[in-house]
Amino acid sequence: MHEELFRAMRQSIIDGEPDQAREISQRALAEGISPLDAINHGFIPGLSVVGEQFEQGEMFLPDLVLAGEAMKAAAAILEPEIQKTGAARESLGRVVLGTVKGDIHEIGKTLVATMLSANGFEVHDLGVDVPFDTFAIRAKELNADIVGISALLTTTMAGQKNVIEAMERLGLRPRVKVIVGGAPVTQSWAEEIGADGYGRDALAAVALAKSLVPKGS
Ligand code: B12
Repeated sequence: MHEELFRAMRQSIIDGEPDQAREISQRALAEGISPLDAINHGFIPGLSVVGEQFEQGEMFLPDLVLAGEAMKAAAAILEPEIQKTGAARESLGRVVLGTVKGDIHEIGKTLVATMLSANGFEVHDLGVDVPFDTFAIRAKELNADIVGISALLTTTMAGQKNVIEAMERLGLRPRVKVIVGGAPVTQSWAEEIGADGYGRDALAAVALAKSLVPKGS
C-alpha cells in the first residue's frame, strides 16, 4: 500500500536530497507508517544502493556524503518519534555506546542508541571516532552494564578488540558486557575478539542487550 512512499524514501537517499527525505518522513508519519518501518524499509535500502554503487565506482565520495546527510535529515524527524514510544519506564540498564576511533560513521550507531533508549535502556552516546580508552573510562565512571562498539570499516573493526583490552586493563571485564556491530562485523568476529554478542541491526541490538542484563529477561 505504501510502496510508492517507500520508493520515494529510497530515492531521496540515492539522490542525496535532505529536504526531500525530511518531507517524505513527515508524510510517512502523517500516513501512519511506523518510523522504524520507514527507516528499515524506505531509507536504509537507499543507503545500500549508494554503498554498492560507491563500491563499483559508479558513485563517489560526495555522493556518499550527500546520502549520509539525507539519511540524517530523515532520522531527525523519525528518531524522536521512536523515542516517544519508550518514555517513562524503569531503566533496564546503562549502556555506553560509540563508533570506534578512526571511524566517523554515525547513522547506524545513532539508530541503535535510539532503539535501546526507546526500549528502556539509559544510553550514553559517546559519538564517533571515540578513542579506545574513552569507552573504558566512561563505562567505569558511569558504572555501565553494557558497552556497545560500532565499526563500519574493515580497517576499524580491529579497534573493537582494543576497546575490550582497555576494559580489561580497568578491571571491567567480564562484569561489563560488550556488544559489537556495524556492516563488516559478524558473529564469528564477535567471538574471536571475546565480545559478549553481535547485533546485525538495531532490533537485534535491543534483544541482545536485554539478554545480557538481569532485568531484561
Ligand atoms: C553513509 C556512508 C558514509 C558517510 C557516513 C555519514 C555519517 N554521518 O554517518 C560518509 C560519507 C562520512 C562515509 C565515509 C567513508 N566511507 Co562510508 N558508507 C556509508 C554507507 C553508504 C552507509 C552507512 C550507513 O549509514 N548505513 C545505514 C546504517 C543504519 O547501517 P549500519 O551503519 O550498518 O548500522 C546498522 C547495523 O550495522 C547495526 N549496528 C551498527 N552499529 C552497531 C553497534 C552495535 C553495538 C550493535 C549491536 C549493532 C550495530 O545496527 C545498525 C542499525 O540497523 C556505507 C555502505 C553500507 N551499505 O553500509 C558506506 C561504507 C561503510 N563506507 C565505506 C568507505 C570505504 C568509506 C570511506 C573510507 C570513503 C573514503 N574513501 O573516504 C570513508 C571513511 C570515513 C571514516 N574515517 O569513517 C565502505 C566500507 C568498506 C569496508 N568494508 O571497509 C562502505 C561499506 C561503502 C562500500 N560499499 O564501499 N561513509
